[in-house]
Amino acid sequence: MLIDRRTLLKATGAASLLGGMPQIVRAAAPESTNKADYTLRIGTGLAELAPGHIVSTTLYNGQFPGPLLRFKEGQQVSLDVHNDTDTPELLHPHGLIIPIDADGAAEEGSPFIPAHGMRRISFIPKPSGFRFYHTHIAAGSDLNRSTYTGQVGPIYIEPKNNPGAYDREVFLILKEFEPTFSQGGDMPMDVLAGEQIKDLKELGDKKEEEFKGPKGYEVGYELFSINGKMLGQGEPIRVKKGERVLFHILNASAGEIRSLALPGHRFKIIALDGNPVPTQAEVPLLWLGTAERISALVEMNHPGVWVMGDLADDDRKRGMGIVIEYAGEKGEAQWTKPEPYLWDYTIFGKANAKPAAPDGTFDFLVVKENGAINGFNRWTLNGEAFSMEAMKPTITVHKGRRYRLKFRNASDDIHPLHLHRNSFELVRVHGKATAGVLKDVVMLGGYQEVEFEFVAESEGLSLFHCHQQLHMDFGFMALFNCV
Ligand SMILES: [Cu+2]
Repeated sequence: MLIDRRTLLKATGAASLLGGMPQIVRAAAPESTNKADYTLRIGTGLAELAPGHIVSTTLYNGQFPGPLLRFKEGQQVSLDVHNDTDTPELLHPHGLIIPIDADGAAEEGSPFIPAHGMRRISFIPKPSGFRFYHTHIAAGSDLNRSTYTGQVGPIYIEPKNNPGAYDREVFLILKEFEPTFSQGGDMPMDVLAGEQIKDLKELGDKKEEEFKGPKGYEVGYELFSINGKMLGQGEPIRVKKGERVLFHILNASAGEIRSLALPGHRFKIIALDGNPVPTQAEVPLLWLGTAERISALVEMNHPGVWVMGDLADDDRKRGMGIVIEYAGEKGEAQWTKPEPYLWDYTIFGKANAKPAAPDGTFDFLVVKENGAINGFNRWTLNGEAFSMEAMKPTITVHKGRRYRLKFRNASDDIHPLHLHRNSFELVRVHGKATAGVLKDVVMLGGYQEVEFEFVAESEGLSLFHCHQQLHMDFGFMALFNCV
């Protein structure tokens, strides 16, 4: 289905992802006109997650999620972003390899979209696959700002060659609303495969002792949604037996790690963070760190009415799920708890990987200083918390060279590590060598290690940070300078 640009511009005001059925919007061929291909307006509005659960927050085009933007790989697009709020904003197209001007990260030097002003952003979209856009301002202790709001929307960059072995595509945007602070500490979760590393645990315990006192603030949520609707609200995803549905799933949380299961069905992983995987392994359920995306094929071969939802009972009961309804089936949606399953990135990689020696290696030790900043945890990389004044650490890399980044986590939190303006390749996860899995976010497990490599390809500054808003705002950032 192709929609021309005039229809598209009208549609961006109204397009939504109700019931998992996105409006298909595609950019028309660029022409010499003064009109942008897409228009986004940032402003406060209401998101009706359920009757009686209407949330006032900041949205794109007055809707949650923001409209699906469909780009063509390598074909220039322009985007007019209007900021109807009283504070400067940044729009970050996440997972794209684009210039600083379009990247929407103040630390790199991207310009703000002024309050009640507008900026035109223009770039050549790449790489292909499932990406997204979100705000990139600091929130600090203000839970009405940045990724705690509803400022998120999906991007799909169509590849030059589309494999297309599916019957339909469904986008699922997982998002929590109504955040509050708590000091109970994070709930431990069995998410990732691999063991805790003894010396990291010991160092973590030592730091806990050094910074003892009340637990640093964590963020919890009242309401949970998929595509802006709580479980059981909105339209179900209606399927037919034998249908092959390609789900593009985004964890759009400000800091949560999410899971997703569909009773009686398995997920065949096609792409991680939009990038096709070397091995399309089947898994019983999904784990997604903050900002991670999974594209997974599900063969609809288990008729019924099912809850596709989060494993956490509390979160699912407060909305984190969506109903899958087979044609001809009726009744209340059923949920059954799946067997525990730990996420292992390496099963999607090339077997027997032996990574070549990189041109340079950087080691990072992640440490938490409990409650060190007015009750907020301070996060340090190699002993240093990032500050906008000092702009340190800054790591110099050379264009075209390959670098390995090794992260060791001396805290019990999972950190979804994100590098702007580059894709990276996982080379070692929980001690296991791998290759061929390209990502822009990877979960670093509690007291675990992860190593990845990237070929520096974007000149100038590229921001690196933990994608948990609370962690990046309190020190967990660094800048790479590509010269
Ligand atoms: Cu983190």
